[in-house]
Amino acid sequence: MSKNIYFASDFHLGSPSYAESRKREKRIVNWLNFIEPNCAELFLMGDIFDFWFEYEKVIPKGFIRLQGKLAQMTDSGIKIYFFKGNHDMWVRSYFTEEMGLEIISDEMTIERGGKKFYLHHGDGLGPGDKKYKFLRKIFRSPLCQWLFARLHPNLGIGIATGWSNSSRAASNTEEVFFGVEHEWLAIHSKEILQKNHFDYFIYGHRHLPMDLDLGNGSRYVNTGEWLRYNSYAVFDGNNLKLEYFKG
Ligand SMILES: [Mn+2]
Repeated sequence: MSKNIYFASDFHLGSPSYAESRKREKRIVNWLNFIEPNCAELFLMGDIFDFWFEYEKVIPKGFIRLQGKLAQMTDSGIKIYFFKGNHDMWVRSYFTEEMGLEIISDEMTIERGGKKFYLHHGDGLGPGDKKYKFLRKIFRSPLCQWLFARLHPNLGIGIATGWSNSSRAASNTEEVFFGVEHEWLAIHSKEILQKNHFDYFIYGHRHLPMDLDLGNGSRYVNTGEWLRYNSYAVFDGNNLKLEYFKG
């Protein structure tokens, strides 16, 4: 394999303000331009948008530079996967039809260069957080999406934007590492390792870039986020590395 595979998540475009989001979008497009010559596959691991809702005939305004860039990349033969995050689970067919992205709803397992990868946005996994796991089922239900779509977009997107602006991404407080024993995605990964071997577990959601040794040659890499870290993971066919875009 001569080209690289890239992983990134949690751009949270749209948050905390239009101007801030536009700056971040520009940085992300610069990063995509930077990786493009060496990119075979790109995994967008969730929460790319701080809020997304796709009506049957209407999509939210904004983010057009990123959308155009992704469309151009898939047109040129780069494979791009879009994982549903907890902020942008309400995608339908638009990203596939207009941008050529493959939508991934939950976990995905792949093998590249003889290494096995377990990939997931990271929400609703591991011990605890029963309230969120319950809400996730409701939000993901077709009925919930159908009901939300009955609201006029000005109202629906207005409510949702207010809601997501009160979320963690908007407050942009720095996350604190809990230690490998307490990081719930490490706990989740170790449970999976009891039954199946994976070389790499890659998640987003945590908003803290990390690269943890899980034992027996397995690692947990978190792709971090782009409000503060501009972090991503790259696999060159042999090694997986966590990197930070400086552009
Ligand atoms: Mn997030």
